[in-house]
Amino acid sequence: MLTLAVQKSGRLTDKTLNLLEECDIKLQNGRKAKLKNRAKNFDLEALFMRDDDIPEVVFDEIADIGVVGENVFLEKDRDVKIIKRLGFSSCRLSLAVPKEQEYDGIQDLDGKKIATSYPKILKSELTKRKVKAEIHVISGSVEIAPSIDLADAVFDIVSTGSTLRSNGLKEVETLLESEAVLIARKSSLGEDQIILDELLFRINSVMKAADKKYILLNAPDSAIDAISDILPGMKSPTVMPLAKEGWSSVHSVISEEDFWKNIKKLKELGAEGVLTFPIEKMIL
Ligand code: PRT
Ligand code: ZN
Repeated sequence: MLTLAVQKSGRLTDKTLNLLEECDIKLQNGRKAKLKNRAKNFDLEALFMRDDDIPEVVFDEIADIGVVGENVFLEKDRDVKIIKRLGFSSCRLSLAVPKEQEYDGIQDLDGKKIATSYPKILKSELTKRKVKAEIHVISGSVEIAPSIDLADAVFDIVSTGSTLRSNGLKEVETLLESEAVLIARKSSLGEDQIILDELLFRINSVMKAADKKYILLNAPDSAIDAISDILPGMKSPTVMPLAKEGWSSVHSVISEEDFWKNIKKLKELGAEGVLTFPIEKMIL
């Protein structure tokens, strides 16, 4: 059985459980279980815990794999490896200073005091950039440190930036981009590797389909070649004659971005009755 460490209650929890559902892995107790939850139809058990403990638990082989923010993976610095970047819970780790403070570059922080909950990452990023600053570790509410004279700057997770702004800070430098990652121990998983390979196959199929739409439209036969150039699909579009002479139905796959980029062109070429549907899984 493969054991997967999942954040118990936080920003990663729902997205991790959604991913399992999209992979058609159903947990026995739905989302209600507090500590452990076995899958009904897959040889997997989810273990729930604080995200900070996940790298350690995977390293200690209590769990085989785990989902954690890359920031936590790097900060905890356990000897485990990233096996898949999952593309959700993206954020950045940035330096911020009081908004009225002048800032001309990272060298301005030389000799200054920076508050953070990520001292390892900060130290390594400052060393790379040849900046020597004093690192002040605080475990929460880092953004209030400058206003109470605890630090000159902060290094923290930023998503929209509104927390920094509402605390009178401005983001001046992004040192790291982060997203949720699937981690595993470095030693062999033995027979459980087969289950992990199956899980990764499913995750890849779901992620490939994530921004893709199934598109269906009607078009005059004379426009089919031009429309096929815009909608190449996986191999080529499916073109089927309509009962109305001189018209065909075109079926294909398109990314959300390409759909909005090309919809006007498709209409100009004579496309009518355009429908799109979400795609659950895609295997190339
Ligand atoms: O209780 P536990 O220890 O398990 O959870 P936690 O409180 O340590 O972590 P949690 O659930 O807050 O976040 C889990 C992971 O989500 C983080 O490690 C990041 O990888 C990722 N993530 C993505 C974020 C954010 N976005 C985010 N915005 N983690 C935290 N934030 C914070 C940020 O620090 C700021 O204070 O949310 C606040 C709002 O951000 P703005 O910029 O949108 O205002
Ligand atoms: Zn945490």
